[in-house]
Amino acid sequence: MLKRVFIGVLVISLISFPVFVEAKAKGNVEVLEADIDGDGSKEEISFIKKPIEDELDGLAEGTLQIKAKNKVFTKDLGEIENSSGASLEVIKVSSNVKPFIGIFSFAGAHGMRLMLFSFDGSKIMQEIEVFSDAPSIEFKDIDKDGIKEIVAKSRDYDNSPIKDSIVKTYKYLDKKWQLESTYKTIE
Ligand SMILES: [Ca+2]
Ligand SMILES: [Ca+2]
Repeated sequence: MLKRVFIGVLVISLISFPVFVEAKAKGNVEVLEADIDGDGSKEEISFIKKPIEDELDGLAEGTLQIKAKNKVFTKDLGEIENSSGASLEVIKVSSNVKPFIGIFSFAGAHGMRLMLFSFDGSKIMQEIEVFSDAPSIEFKDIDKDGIKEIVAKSRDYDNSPIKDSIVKTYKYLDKKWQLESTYKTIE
């Protein structure tokens, strides 16, 4: 008798409860696992998007959360535009550099925004924020030194918005992201 009641309760909870939780988590939270601080064990990294009431364009309050061992660390990301299209990525620029956490989001009509974070085991730090109105932001080792640069393209609207681009290259030097060059290309 007791066993039958137990099975009945189990079946009901499997049917109703987990489905609801999963659907809710998919819409508002993205979760990845990676060893960001380099201590050999993986952290659980969450990008939480909390919709701002009365906003129909997907505006949300963003939070980056890291669970490391038994501790939880958070960083307020401010307002995120078109939040359903905003994404979380773990970014490795080199085998010798600890991975970064990237939050990609849309900005304005056709812009792209990248916020890049690091985690040292005790705090989350914002390393850089990069914007592109093209939109094109990519990680590429353009000078072949073994470390990927951030390459962000923007259109030159004053000159020719179709042909000219302004390319900004950010290089990871002395543990900091630095703007290395800004130049135009005609493609
Ligand atoms: Ca770790
Ligand atoms: Ca490089």
